[in-house]
Amino acid sequence: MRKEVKRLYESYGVDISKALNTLKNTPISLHCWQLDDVNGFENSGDLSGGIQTTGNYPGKARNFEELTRDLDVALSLIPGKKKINLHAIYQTGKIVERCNVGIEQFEQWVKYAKERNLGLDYNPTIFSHPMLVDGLSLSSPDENVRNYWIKHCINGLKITEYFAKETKQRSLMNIWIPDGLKDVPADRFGPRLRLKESLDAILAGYKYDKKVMDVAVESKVFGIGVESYTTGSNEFYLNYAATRGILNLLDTGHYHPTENVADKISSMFTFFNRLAFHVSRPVRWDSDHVLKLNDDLQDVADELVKCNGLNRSYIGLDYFDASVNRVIALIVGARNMQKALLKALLTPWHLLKEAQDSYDHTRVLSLQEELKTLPWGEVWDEYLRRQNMVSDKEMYEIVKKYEEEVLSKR
Ligand code: RNT
Ligand code: ZN
Repeated sequence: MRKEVKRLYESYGVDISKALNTLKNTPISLHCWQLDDVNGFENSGDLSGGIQTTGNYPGKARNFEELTRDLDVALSLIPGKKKINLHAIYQTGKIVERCNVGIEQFEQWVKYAKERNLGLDYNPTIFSHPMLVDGLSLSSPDENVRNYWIKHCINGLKITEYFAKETKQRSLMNIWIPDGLKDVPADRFGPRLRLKESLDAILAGYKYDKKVMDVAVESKVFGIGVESYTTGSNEFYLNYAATRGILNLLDTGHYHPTENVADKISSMFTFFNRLAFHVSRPVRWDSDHVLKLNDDLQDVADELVKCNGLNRSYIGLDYFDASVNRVIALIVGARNMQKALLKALLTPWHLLKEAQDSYDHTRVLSLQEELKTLPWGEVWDEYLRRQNMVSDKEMYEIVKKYEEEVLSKR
């Protein structure tokens, strides 16, 4: 990196080394499900629950060996601190009935994570399964169905605590359910009351160690086939999380298209100490496209940094594109998340805040635009060098070679 770049940022009161240190210590949780189109290892049939992958690019991982091999390639090309975000359907060894998935089914993953100094996060898988009767789970009118998924989630609390204790890194268990209705509901209240009771039963089911883990609930507006009503809406979970001392996870694809998810972050931090994210890229709907370095992503990163929220957030990625090389998709999204964070960390927020608080909106406007052409790309390259990582260009070539040698033969 040229000396002038360092001096230029210093002239704004920004310390590049400090920014790079913060960046490398901010964990990004890599969602394993980008590598196999959310299939998992259970052979549980088609993806259901209103989420979809499209595309049939060759080479998807079919088992633990293939998936971890692909993950190793991705890990070797993603700088900074990393965690792996798992779902119950990635159980290994002796495959058991979903409600019985427990610690034993994740021993191999814990070994894998410890060998690589990775953190782990967990998600109960409440989709792609016959016990979702009429697409309903924790809000089902059928008590057997609810109890089945309550059990699954209580086991999930134990798995997540085990992840945290074994890896010695904080873990998140996130609950997302697809429950909802295709057409205008006859009853909106009943399912929500049942969902509240089910969640209470889960939290009462195992006293997990709050010092090492968190539980989050993830809301949504709608899904394919459940366009008219989603039981776990934003208001539902926000109130639930606030009254139960758990987290309300923000998935950036789960709000109305004109809603600014980044704007929610400062409101959330006003009342919650920690925050959890699924960073995704919705295109006209919750389409789960690969993260691009666009304004939406930048806004989220900016707010996180401005709220001093980096070490209080679970930053998980959530997208699944089956139309491109899946390993490159995982790496590009993760690198983009970090590029956005880097740009945010290189921004002199103190100058901008000062201008706003002295009613100098001209200065805000002018400075915001001036900062856009600073040579942050050189700082990104410097980050990669310090992390012993290849450039974006070389990354592409390396994974294409892996595709030729390994992925295309599957
Ligand atoms: C679905 C939610 C959920 C899933 C993953 C696989 O709309 O975003 O988080 O994408 O759990
Ligand atoms: Zn999500």
